[in-house]
Amino acid sequence: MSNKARFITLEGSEGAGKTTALNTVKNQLEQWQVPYIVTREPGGEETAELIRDILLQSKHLEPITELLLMFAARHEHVKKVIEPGLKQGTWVISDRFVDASFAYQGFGRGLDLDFIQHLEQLTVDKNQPDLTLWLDVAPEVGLKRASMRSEKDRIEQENHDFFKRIRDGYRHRQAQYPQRIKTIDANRSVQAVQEQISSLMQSYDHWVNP
Ligand code: T5A
Repeated sequence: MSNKARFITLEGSEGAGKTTALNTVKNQLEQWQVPYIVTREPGGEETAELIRDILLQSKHLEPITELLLMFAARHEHVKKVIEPGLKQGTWVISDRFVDASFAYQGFGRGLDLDFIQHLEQLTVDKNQPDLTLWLDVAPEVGLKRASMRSEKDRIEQENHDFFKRIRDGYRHRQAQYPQRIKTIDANRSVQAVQEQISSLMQSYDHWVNP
């Protein structure tokens, strides 16, 4: 069995079903009997979780403040959780990572993509995911699902066009990194989504059984 720990991220806009998808990924890692941790962004580390509260609960934030806080939280998360975890052979699954900043702050808020890429180089460096599952959902489907849950946070209160731009942002990232970012049709039933993810994960069996 290969010892190399892998970094897997889940992406998608609101109500895409990442929490549900996470369980399918975890099942596969358990079958493979690899050690893993589950984490999230923004957050996943003590200071980063404090920054998450500011990000999601503040009444208003300037777009650049939002971007810088996302990357400040990410740097703490990378340095204190992701990088050390991978180094010691623990697989890492993160609910969102840097693609979200390109989609939300880049496409959603209209901030400069080159500047975001510069922040990425500075804070993420070589700690890029091996595999990203992009749960692609139409904004009207995702927002309807999300509305059935608890109170909306600051970002969830944005309008329909904002979430359309986010979907465009993820499309753009997927076209840029087709080897890493795999699209899951998340408009379908929970079971259909789980089947797509299981089948995709099984196609990476060579990671553990070379
Ligand atoms: N953000 C984050 C940025 O702007 N920039 C960044 O760089 C980063 C990292 C995080 C917010 O921060 C933003 C993005 C977010 O707005 P969060 O609370 O972590 O906030 O929110 P989300 O990550 O968006 O998580 P959600 O809980 O909203 O979405 P999920 O996890 O995709 O949805 P999930 O699994 O909870 O499902 C939602 C509901 O739909 C149902 C579920 O049962 C649940 O009720 N559902 C389905 N129903 C029917 N069919 C299916 N296939 C279903 N799948 C799930």
